[in-house]
Amino acid sequence: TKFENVIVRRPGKSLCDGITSAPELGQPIYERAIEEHDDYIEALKKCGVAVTVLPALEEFPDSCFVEDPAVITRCGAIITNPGADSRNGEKDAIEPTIRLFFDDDKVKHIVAPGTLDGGDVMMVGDHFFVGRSARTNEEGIRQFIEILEGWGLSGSEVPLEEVLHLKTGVNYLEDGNMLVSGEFIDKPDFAEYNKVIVPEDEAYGANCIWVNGTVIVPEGYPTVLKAVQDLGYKTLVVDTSEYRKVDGGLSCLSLRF
Ligand code: CIR
Repeated sequence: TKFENVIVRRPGKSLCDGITSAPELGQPIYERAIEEHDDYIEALKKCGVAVTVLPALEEFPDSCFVEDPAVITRCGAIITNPGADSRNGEKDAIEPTIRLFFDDDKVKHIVAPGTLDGGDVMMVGDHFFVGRSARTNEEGIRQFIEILEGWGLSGSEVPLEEVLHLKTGVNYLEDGNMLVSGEFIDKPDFAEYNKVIVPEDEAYGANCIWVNGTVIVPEGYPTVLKAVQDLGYKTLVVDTSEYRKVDGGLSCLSLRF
């Protein structure tokens, strides 16, 4: 795999009203979120990708998490049908940008009653693991796998019990290496991979991203950072603490393809 492009969207001031399961962390501070986003873009550029930066959409507080309204594969793009009402319209906002990169016959859609969030999709080569979550339902997964199979790719369902999205707790680093935390440590789906176990007190650190041989790791998770470095990867550290306050992390903040 080699990524050439990344799409991100600037956070708006409305980010502080984003959906959260952890109100005790407080609301994101907009100015800090912007600085963290700047650093994120810089880190991506260091990994050799061209970064398309979309403007903030104040009417959608969670719209900087561009990973959820679309999934991009090497064969084509799938516009999802995000499972949270306040986020569903993000799919129409991202589609024109996706179409700049893909011909019409390479852009597919998940449609109601199917729902799917891209955060529930983990690419491992030509196979895609899909978390069945509060956001992604059985019909969404069925449609998604049907589209993949039409392209000669494959997919499989992973039921989730605890986390918001699949990639909240498991992330593939290429080369057979997988970062796993919590409920994913023992799932049979991932038995064949070289699993790097993320300790419970660093669970948020499981959300790292591999970009062309470098792994971007969130700031403040030293066990994860060392484990990734011990695998031989170059690393870059980016602070995503403002996004964490609304359940967001490194992977959610971009589409990489
Ligand atoms: C949400 O609840 O949808 C946002 N506050 C966080 C989305 C995180 N996205 C992701 O894990 N892919």
